Amino acid sequence: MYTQALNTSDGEDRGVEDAAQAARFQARIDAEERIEPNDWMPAAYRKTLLRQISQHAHSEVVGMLPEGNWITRAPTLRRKVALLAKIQDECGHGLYLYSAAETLGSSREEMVDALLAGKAKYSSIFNYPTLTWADIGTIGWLVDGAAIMNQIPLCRCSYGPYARAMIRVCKEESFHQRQGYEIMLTLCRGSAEQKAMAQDALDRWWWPVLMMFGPPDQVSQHSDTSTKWKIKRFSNDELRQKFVDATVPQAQFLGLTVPDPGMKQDAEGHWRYSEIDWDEFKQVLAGNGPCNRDRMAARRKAHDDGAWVREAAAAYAEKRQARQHAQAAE
Ligand code: BYC
Repeated sequence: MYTQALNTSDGEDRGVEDAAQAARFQARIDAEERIEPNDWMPAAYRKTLLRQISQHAHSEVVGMLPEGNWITRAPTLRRKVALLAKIQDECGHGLYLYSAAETLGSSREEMVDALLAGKAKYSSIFNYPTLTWADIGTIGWLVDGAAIMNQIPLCRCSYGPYARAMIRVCKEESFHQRQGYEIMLTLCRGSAEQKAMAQDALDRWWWPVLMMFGPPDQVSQHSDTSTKWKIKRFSNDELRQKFVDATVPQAQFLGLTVPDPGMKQDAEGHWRYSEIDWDEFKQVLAGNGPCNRDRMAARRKAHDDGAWVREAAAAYAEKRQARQHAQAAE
């Protein structure tokens, strides 16, 4: 949507980046100024933002699949309406994020092609199955809860279009989180079977949700530069700890047990969790999670099934443009 009017990265590719320009850029970042699409930016800043924002957009779109699995099986009409609205919101988030990424000079088609070709990542969390209705509650409570923890600081990200998109996304995510927690509360106050279902969902989702925040700080390859450029305001481990500290009391209120027998509260009140199974995370990123293949197959099918819509929209846009040219020539 913004790409036609943009400066491209050609200039950056042609020559060595001017040290003075780079210093001015960093000074703007340090002064908390927002970087806008047509401002000069280092090629690496553009690249890392494109990587992160497009991955984020893909996550929102793929994230519709595990929940979509329950639209026809939601237990009441009220729950079905709320779930549909939530999934529609996730789609909207994907669209704002693709638009924000387009301002960096890549087209939506290129980004989607990278996803479908398996070259672009999406969040590891969406490669786990939704086996019961309690999984829908748990996704809202924990996955959206983790997303809020990660995304609130992104509202202050140095890149203007991303930061602005995040404001609305975070407002909507907070509804989603409450929706999920309310499902959990209802199940936990229901029959013993319902409570067991809620506990089972927490048992399955807890560790994958902690992995959502990314690898530990000492192996996070992008953290240093992203922090310097104020894309990241907190490290992966800092956000993970904030999330755990906020979530443990919520689990206690529900009467559920966090599936980490080694977890302890330290003198400062932080809940210290046990070692995360990073091999599982690596396997999921390598395409070997429980649902990676299903998710990609579903995305490819949706893309192929939607070809006629894209063709019709392009044909309509061409016709409209031709009509406008003809009118202008009269
Ligand atoms: N899954 O150097 P690091 C949502 C990759 S949507 C997969 O720490 P960075 C929602 C990372 O990309 C949730 N890959 O990277 C939607 C990098 O690989 P590449 C999505 C992961 O960027 C629907 C490598 O590991 N949220 O909430 O500094 C319904 C090394 O990592 C993951 C966002 O995208 C992962 N979990 O930090 C409900 C938020 N973690 O790119 C909810 C925006 C790491 O070099 N993104 N990797 O091939 C971010 O904040 C950051 O990109 C991350 C990672 C914290 C995720």
